[in-house]
Amino acid sequence: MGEESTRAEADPLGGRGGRRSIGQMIVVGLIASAVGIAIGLLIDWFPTVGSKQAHKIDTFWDVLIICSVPVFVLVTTVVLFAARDFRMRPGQENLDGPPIHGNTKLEIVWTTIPAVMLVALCAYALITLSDIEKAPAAGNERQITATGQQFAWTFQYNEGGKKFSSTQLYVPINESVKFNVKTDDVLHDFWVPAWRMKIDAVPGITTHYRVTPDKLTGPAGYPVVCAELCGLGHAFMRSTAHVLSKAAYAAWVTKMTTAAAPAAPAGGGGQTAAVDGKTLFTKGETSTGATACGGCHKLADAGTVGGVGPDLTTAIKGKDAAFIKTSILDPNAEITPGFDKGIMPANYGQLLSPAEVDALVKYLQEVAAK
Ligand code: HEC
Ligand SMILES: [Cu+2]
Repeated sequence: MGEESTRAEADPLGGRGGRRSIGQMIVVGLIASAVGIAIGLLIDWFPTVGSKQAHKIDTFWDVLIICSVPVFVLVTTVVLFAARDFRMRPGQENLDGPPIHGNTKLEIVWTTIPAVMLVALCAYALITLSDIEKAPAAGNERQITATGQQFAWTFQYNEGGKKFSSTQLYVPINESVKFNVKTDDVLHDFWVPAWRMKIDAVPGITTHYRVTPDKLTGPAGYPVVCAELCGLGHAFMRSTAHVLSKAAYAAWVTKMTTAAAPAAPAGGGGQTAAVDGKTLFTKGETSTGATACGGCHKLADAGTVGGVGPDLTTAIKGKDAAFIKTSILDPNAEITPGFDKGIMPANYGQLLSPAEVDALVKYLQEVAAK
């Protein structure tokens, strides 16, 4: 610094911003780029990598980091060195030399390099996109319809001509699945972060994406999220995706198709086995997947603590079976004061078999009469 100021005194602006500064700038820039790229690649940005598509998308992200960090560093370094070397001190206002007009060579260089980079990255993005959307060579791909509804997902299956639906998503590992995404009401967005794929459910049309899950899930599964603000219950519009081994998936399909009886309607239950209302309320193990009443409702007898809906411990005291049944099947018929319409899913009539509804009503009515 001492050397710098002596020179500055002799010739206030000269001698600074010369070759030495350019040398320093290159060294600082290279080190900062290397450090920036290393940090960018080391940060664990995303959830588990759970599909073939996810690997390609994450690689794409890494390439973007590798390309964009040096650009950021270049711009920042030049700005910082320029601020250091060409800073005006009082009294130097007139030492700024004659204005420079244009430098064709420089302008060609700094237009061409970013243009080439952008075109290359766009081409790579397009290749990645067509890659992750490609239909599998083997044909006969599984199709699952994911239907959004305020505020729940339903997954409709057609396995060997047998149709059934589930509120949790089950898929076999290493097989491509084509999702047909629909909505019964407003915009939703079907997203499984571990798979990286995400698409809007748009009223009136069916959108698609395909995914090849390549990692088994534990008992917890992967979250299925609605990624489009769709109303008051948006944050609760979640489900779970389970990636099973081929054998486990086949067993699940068998369970679903036998439980739902051959002639059951697409969204219907038809469960004949004895069902326990309390279990349904707490764990939501219905013929079609989860119910999770307890996720929204507190009920002392069942030990649930959900705080979205009314505390049923007190809310249903003394109510009769008919009231409870209507509350479940047609929750918007009568809205509990202090709560909003449309939060409690209105499709339990489809999600639950009549036997399950009766079991829930019976259980809640017994609790209400206590
Ligand atoms: C996403 C959250 C949510 C889920 C899941 C949910 N409910 Fe509700 N429930 C609500 C809300 C909010 C209300 C109050 C508004 C209304 O009356 O629709 C309510 C109201 C009720 C009522 C009426 C209570 C009263 O004060 O009169 C009953 C009974 C009920 N729910 C039972 C159930 C049962 C049984 C299930 C499972 C099959 C269930 N709920 C699942 C949110 C939920
Ligand atoms: Cu939604």
